[in-house]
Amino acid sequence: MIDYAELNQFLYEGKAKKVVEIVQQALDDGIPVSEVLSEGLIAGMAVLGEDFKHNILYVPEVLIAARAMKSGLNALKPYLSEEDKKDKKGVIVIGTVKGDLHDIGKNLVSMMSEGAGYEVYDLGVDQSFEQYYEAAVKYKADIIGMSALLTTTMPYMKTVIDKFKESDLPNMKFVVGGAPINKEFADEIGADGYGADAASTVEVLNRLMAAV
Ligand code: B12
Repeated sequence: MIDYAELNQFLYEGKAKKVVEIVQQALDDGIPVSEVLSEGLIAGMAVLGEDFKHNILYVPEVLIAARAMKSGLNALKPYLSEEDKKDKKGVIVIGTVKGDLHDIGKNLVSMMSEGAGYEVYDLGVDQSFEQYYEAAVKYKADIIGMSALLTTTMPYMKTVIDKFKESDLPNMKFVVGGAPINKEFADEIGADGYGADAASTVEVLNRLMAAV
């Protein structure tokens, strides 16, 4: 039996080794990856997010917890890819936009998309239009995924979309996400899709690829 409250607590305290141990045990016991992810890891990050917001936790603690989250996600990764090994469905280039260093949600979206059969090139954080564009050309991207967690960096998504429109890749498709992003904002900046979380992002990608 997995004790999710305990896993949440270890994540909150940034105890990466413990997090990995419990995640691994749960997977060995045959608990579905999606359950471990949502109940164990994402739920733990949600508590952390609230406490960060209310100044109960500060950046150093959150960084340590974020590292534990990454270790947990890495332990899940091979199982995510196992879930759905189909032919490559399309090429996605993904990154967090310029000025923004948050990457946990973006990493999750990358992993889930890869697991769902997409060829994913994850550029990392702090990505400019030029970097997205170069990668789009190099990897022959079908879709660009952009993540932003700060209200100050989300407008840069529109800059990227506008610059693509002026480039020789005017028909590039975009999917956007991140905590401050919603469907209205995505529509407003001309994105083709909005992903509220990693699972729904896969559905959005499938829909966009069906229209290509
Ligand atoms: C962890 C964290 C950090 C860590 C980041 C570590 C890392 N490697 O990512 C550290 C400590 C470095 C950090 C720094 C800062 N942070 Co911070 N951080 C967070 C926190 C607590 C959690 C974010 C997270 O990982 N969530 C878990 C993941 C799984 O969720 P998610 O990112 O939303 O992703 C999901 C969806 O949004 C979606 N999604 C995400 N990306 C994409 C992309 C695509 C293409 C799609 C389709 C979907 C999608 O799917 C994901 C999976 O389900 C949030 C609080 C919050 N509630 O979001 C604050 C938060 C985002 N941070 C905040 C702030 C202010 C900062 C700092 C400015 C703090 C400071 N004073 O220095 C710096 C900025 C640094 C920078 N330049 O980026 C604010 C932003 C406020 C605002 N209105 O802009 C928040 C909201 C906290 C708060 N309430 O005050 N932070």
